[in-house]
Amino acid sequence: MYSHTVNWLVNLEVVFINPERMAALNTPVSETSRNVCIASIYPFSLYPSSRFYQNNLKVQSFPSLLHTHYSNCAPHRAVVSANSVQEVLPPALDSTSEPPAIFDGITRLYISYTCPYAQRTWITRNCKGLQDTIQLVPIDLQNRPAWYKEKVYPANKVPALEHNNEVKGESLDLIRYIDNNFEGPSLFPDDPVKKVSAEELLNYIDSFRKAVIAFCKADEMSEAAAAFDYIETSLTKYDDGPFFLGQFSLVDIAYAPFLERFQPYLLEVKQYDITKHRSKLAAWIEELNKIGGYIQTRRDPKEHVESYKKRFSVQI
Ligand SMILES: N[C@@H](CCC(=O)N[C@@H](CS)C(=O)NCC(=O)O)C(=O)O
Repeated sequence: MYSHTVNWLVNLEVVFINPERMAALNTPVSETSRNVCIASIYPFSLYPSSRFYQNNLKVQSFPSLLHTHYSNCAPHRAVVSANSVQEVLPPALDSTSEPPAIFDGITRLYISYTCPYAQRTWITRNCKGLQDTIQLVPIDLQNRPAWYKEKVYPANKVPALEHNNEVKGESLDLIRYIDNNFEGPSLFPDDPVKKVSAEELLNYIDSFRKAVIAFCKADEMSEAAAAFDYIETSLTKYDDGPFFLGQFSLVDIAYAPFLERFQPYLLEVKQYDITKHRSKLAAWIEELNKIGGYIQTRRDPKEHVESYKKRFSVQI
């Protein structure tokens, strides 16, 4: 049953999920199939009211048991499947690189491959299937091109998004902006109760990060432990999936880059296993690592450990 679900989703991705890409390959994609499949990959529109269930064609081609299984247990698997298009990543631009043709109408996401804030926006772009719509422009922050500050983003930080002749920054604003202003699956819930939880968790993230960074720098762990416990408790709130709001959302995207770094560093340097006695967090990490749009952005844990060791001046 399970593998059937996954197989079906893999087929869905190949045939329908990225209609623009398929159109480019001269594969006819009808408006009907586009609607069906786009609706079906929306993590927040999988329930009985969605077009997915109303479309005769697709509903008929589907075993009803599979529907039940899919809608009850694993809507986020659609996101796994939706974003596993493997992209060839461009090299980072440095002080010797020419600037892109800024404000020529192309939407560009300026990132650094190593920046957790930029990673949030990159994951969001991937999870919405916007690889062809939003061009990635990686910047080498250690050897930054002067034109980046002068012509693109005066704050001289990543991420920044060039869209509609404007450049915007701040990762938490940008992930919402990308979610609201581009096509693709909605990554924010409609449910008002879940919306409140989302805001709480997004507001908490800075305290979480600071508490854990304090532990990375010194031996005092009580605040960090409390912060991880807060995460564990938050993950028990919704039982319709393993993520913060049940289904995969911007909240998971906002936390993912930091947990990706904290977990291996704390394990190796502080011998602190963040998942010990925290089964929900363990499951969250496991499920996150199945999300195609995230997988493409993550880095080798060893690299994170070395980078944090340098940053926190741990003897190597
Ligand atoms: N609050 C910003 C933080 C962005 C940030 O600090 N990015 C770092 C890289 S991880 C950066 O660009 N640093 C360059 C600098 O500060 O000069 C956000 O959420 O986007």
